[in-house]
Amino acid sequence: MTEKLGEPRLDVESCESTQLLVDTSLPEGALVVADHQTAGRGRLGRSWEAPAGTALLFSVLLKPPPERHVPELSLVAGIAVADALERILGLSVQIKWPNDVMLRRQKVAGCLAEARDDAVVLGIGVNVEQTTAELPPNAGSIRTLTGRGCDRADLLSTVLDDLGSRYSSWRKGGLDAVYDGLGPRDFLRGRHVTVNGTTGIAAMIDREGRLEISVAHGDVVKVESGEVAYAR
Ligand code: BT5
Repeated sequence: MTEKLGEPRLDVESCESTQLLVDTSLPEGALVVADHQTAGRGRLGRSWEAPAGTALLFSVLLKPPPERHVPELSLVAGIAVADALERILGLSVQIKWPNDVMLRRQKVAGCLAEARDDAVVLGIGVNVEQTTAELPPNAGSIRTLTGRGCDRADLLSTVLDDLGSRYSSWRKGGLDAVYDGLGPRDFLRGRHVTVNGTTGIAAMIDREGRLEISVAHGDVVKVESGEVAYAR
């Protein structure tokens, strides 16, 4: 097990997706960074788009112990990205269950945890320099949201530090051990949401990473995963 993530490291100018370039036979912490992806991936077969040279795009190899619940890793990654952005920008950052990082109500980063060969390839994309025209609706970049850019190499090293520390805590104690970085940043809390056909008010993210939704008659439905529609 490692706290320092990022070794060995492969930097590429362009690839389909950094997720595909991670060799799972390498030790935990192996990193792939790309300047551009031609087929960047989101969850559920969706795509992740960013013009060359505008975003931080990387994947890191993790080998969590079998007792840990892998889907929680996209939340752990979100916590680490939020830690890093708050430190660098001095602004508060939210996490939108299950895998989005939000700044000023816009999606500024996305995380993707994919299980492969008894390991997990964790991909993170952070929008850094894109203009509004280069972003999908309801998305923002550090540039569009703060009016200033950010050095992608510095951002990567800060995110890797925070991820190393949050991941190490999660390995030992699960989501409970990193919950201080999640509960107070819950973007959906109190919002009217629909997930997998369940409509209600998002109450909280529980300590197993499920979204709790308050529905009619005071009942609570816990959702493991899914796509969220919410009132803005
Ligand atoms: C995610 O999926 O948010 C996970 C994104 C992970 C991307 C990283 S980049 C490095 C690594 N290599 C990869 O190939 N992937 C990882 P999801 O929640 O499914 O969001 C995808 C949706 O977000 C799309 O359907 C678009 O609507 C939207 N989207 C696409 N590009 C975006 C961007 N740059 N910023 C914000 N939203 C975007």
